[in-house]
Amino acid sequence: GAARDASPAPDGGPADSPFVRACRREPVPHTPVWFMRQAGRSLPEYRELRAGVPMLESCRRPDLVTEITLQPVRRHGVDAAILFSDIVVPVAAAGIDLDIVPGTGPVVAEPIRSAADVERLRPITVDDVSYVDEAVRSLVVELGDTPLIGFAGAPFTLASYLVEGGPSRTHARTKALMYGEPELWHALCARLADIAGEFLRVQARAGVSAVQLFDSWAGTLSEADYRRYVLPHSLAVLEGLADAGIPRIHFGVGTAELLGVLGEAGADVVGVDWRTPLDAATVRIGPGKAVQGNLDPCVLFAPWPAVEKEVRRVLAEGLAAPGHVFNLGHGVLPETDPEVLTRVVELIHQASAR
Ligand code: 1CP
Repeated sequence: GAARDASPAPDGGPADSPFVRACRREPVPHTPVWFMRQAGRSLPEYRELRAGVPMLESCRRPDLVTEITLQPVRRHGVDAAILFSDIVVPVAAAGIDLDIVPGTGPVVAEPIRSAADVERLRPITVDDVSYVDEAVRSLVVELGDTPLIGFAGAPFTLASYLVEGGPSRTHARTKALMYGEPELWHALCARLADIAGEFLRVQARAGVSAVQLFDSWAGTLSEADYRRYVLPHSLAVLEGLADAGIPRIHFGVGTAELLGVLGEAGADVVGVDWRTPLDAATVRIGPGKAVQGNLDPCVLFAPWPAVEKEVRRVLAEGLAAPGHVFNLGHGVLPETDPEVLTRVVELIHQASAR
């Protein structure tokens, strides 16, 4: 907002970091980079720490969250940390019986398909996710000048797990409910927007320097349906963060047709996948927003000369945007060689040095 743009960033500290400056479309010493899913299974030190600890339990232990979040910062020298958690953590805190099953993802014991089911989703307060509050506060101290990114799942993507009961390729049941029972759909999404919004405000109050709203599966919708069934709810989440004065990143996969409206939902930065070049994406998003992306995660499995060529292409296309945060177009794949990630960070910093 205006107040935020008017106050100059303080010297030093995470608010003056290349990552936050790029989000705000301010000049940067080099293009900042971080990777979605940087804290996770591509790192042997992560697998060691997680051995024998179920995913949801690890998200509820501030000591583990802190250490896992720091691992990729130490190893790769990325420009930002992302909190180790999961999009279903606040939904579990809201009273939904679910688990994160290795090799599958979130699995919901009793999927949400009726008005009575929606009633089971109660609002959350900081007390329901005190372990997140605690972990963020300890991370902000540990990270010093390196910014920490908080996140939440957007209502559509969360609804898809809750309605399907787990991961889905088609989101058929979710869409059937959306088209067939629009009132129930909007009631469900309004509750999810409240939960996601409060989860982000807890992280903002604890000191994160930016937030990302993951609407990973929104790209499965047409723009018209996105506007009718999803936009009001994601807008409510992101508008509820406006007072925090920190950049808001909005991300989805396969969103070439939705880039403009993802920006309209209240984002300062729009995440772009590899299908749309960043210069074309900048035109679609319109003025006044930075972009984040968009190297294909699969490129990291190619020989180094191919990786280098693709990284340089993304950097060059990113120059068309008023601000560019380098990232992958989606998360790091578990089989990725971490040494390639480190080398990509070095290349980006060196090739983009102003
Ligand atoms: O490093 C980081 O990015 C931080 C940690 C993080 C984040 C941001 C995790 C840890 N999950 C998420 C968000 C998340 N979770 C998203 C949005 C980002 C994306 O699109 O990838 C989604 C869709 C989920 C749901 C989820 N959780 C899946 C996908 C299932 C599907 O539908 O295909 C899976 C596999 C998980 C489990 C999970 N979350 C995170 C980790 C490290 C894991 C693997 C758990 C394990 O070790 O078994």
